[in-house]
Amino acid sequence: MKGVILAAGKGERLRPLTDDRPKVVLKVANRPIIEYVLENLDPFVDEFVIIVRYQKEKLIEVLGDEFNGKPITYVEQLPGDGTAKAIESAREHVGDEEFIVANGDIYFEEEGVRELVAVFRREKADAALLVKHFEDLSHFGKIEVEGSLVKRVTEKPGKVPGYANLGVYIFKPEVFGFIERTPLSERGEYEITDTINLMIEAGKKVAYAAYSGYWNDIGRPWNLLELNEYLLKTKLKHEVRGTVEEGAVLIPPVEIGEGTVIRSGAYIIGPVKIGKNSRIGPNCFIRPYTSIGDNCHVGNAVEVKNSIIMDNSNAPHLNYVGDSIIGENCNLGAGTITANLRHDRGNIKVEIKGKLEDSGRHKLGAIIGHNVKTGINVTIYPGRKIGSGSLIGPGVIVDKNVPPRTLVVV
Ligand code: TTP
Repeated sequence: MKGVILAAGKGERLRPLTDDRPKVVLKVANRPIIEYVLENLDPFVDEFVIIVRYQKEKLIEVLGDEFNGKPITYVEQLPGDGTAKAIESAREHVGDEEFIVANGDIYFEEEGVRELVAVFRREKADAALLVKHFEDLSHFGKIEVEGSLVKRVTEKPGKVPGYANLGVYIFKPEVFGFIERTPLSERGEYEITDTINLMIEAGKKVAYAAYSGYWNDIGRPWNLLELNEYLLKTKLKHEVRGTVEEGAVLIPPVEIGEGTVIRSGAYIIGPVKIGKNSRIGPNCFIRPYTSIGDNCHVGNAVEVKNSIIMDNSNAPHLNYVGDSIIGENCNLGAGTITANLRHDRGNIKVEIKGKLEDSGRHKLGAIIGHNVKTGINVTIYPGRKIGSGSLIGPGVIVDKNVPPRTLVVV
């Protein structure tokens, strides 16, 4: 069985982290998101087909042409947007048997796929979907069920409980005939949920598997922090492959990659994951749920908590990085501080595609793109975004979002 992964989306809600790359290559717990998808599909498939478009070269460069010894074929999405269009693009590559489809930007675990495959076979179904029960479906499509089958998929049902569609499916090649007849949705996309309704109306058996494990849809920046926390909390093993100087304290679990040096006076409370060839300390404080990538520098008098610092980035002197995401190749000037809490303790709001959205979090710091440099004593307000390639001059207070490649001075 082939595994088809949808990775052609623009990831606009994840700007600025997706300014120059597809979201599925963003690293969480120091690993590209799409690798978790491949890993959890791996036991059930013999080949991967990845649907690509936006910044596809970056994805191909990161994954190469195989995963765990199984070949990867990259297929450019056909003209048009939406999940149905993305799946249609795999038509010539799936052969004449059933195939698994998964969104490339979600996290789920193997047990969900195992149950999905079992339900599909047991019910002798024409298609099957993975679903999960939520108390509030405002952000999801609702899967209405009757017995062991799906009755209908309804978009945006509001604040009601029920099953949500998780973005993992099994289809037979006959789905392509239904995709051809799928109309453009209100938001201008060809959506696989509409295709599924067409199948049900035509009398096809669409089964579902209810999943109770962890799932996350990486749509917005704070979803990266949620997934990072989950992965560090549940999967991290204490393992030191680098060098730890005398006088450094590591409270397990802390994973330290080869070539990384933890200097004296560093105080690290796990779970914390640090990649290869990074320099940590002397005299810094790294608190739980922090991932620091390869070739990073966290220096003297720096505190980092609950954050993601991607490869080749530095917080070298007198910095506070809290509940923040820092892209690749960034440098924070001495004294650059992220604020992560409002005085009124209200939820932090973030501008997503031009609209302010409630992150649902009391604590959220900065979202900094790639190749950003800040000067000394820069202060960044909670939930503010700095576009990739921007330069923030000394003493600037970042109280508004900064577009990509922008120079901001006092
Ligand atoms: P979305 O998260 O709905 O879209 P997106 O990834 O473009 O993100 P944003 O809305 O922030 O711009 O996509 C769900 C999944 O489907 C995701 O894995 C990407 C994939 N997809 C495609 O492969 N092709 C497409 O045309 C679209 C819209 C999504």
